Amino acid sequence: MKTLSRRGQVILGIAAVILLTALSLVAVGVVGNLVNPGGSGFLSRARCAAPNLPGPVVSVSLTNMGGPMMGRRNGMMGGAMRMTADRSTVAHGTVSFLVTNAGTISHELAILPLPADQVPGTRPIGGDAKIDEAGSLGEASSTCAEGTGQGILPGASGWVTITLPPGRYELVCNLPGHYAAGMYTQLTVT
Ligand SMILES: [Cu+2]
Repeated sequence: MKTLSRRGQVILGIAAVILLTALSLVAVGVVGNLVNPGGSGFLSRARCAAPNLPGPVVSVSLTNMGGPMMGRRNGMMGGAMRMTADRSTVAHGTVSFLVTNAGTISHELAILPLPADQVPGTRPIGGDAKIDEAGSLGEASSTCAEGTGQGILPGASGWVTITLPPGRYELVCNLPGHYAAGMYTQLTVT
């Protein structure tokens, strides 16, 4: 009787482990689907799930080569950091940005108006190794959350929803040195 109940406990324990494993697999599957609804693989490294974002969604990927030291050096010297968007034009009105950090150091996205005669990547760099963010329409710089924060950690996503009038815009990462290192791209709003 005593042996039987102990065996029963062992069986119960094994069943609990199997159940928990199954539940965690289901959870991973659900999160994976939320992060990557289209199954395109574009956001497959993201560790957090974005909500359903309103309006057309511009998916932005942030990358850098090498480790943190390499990133810092490149940030000062230029090159080796990139910002890419899955579209170069979007209709005016409500627009969402889903920003995924595919690099190895923190990054962010800010949306700045781009004057008609200005080429992306040519803003003057200040003494703090940053550009002037005056006129910014919004930013995604929070890990697994909307809006402004301390930066999007590697492998994670951030997002923001704003209202965009027609015009030219420059998407930038303005952590020190990152704009000079190549973290900018143009978005045209029609
Ligand atoms: Cu950056």
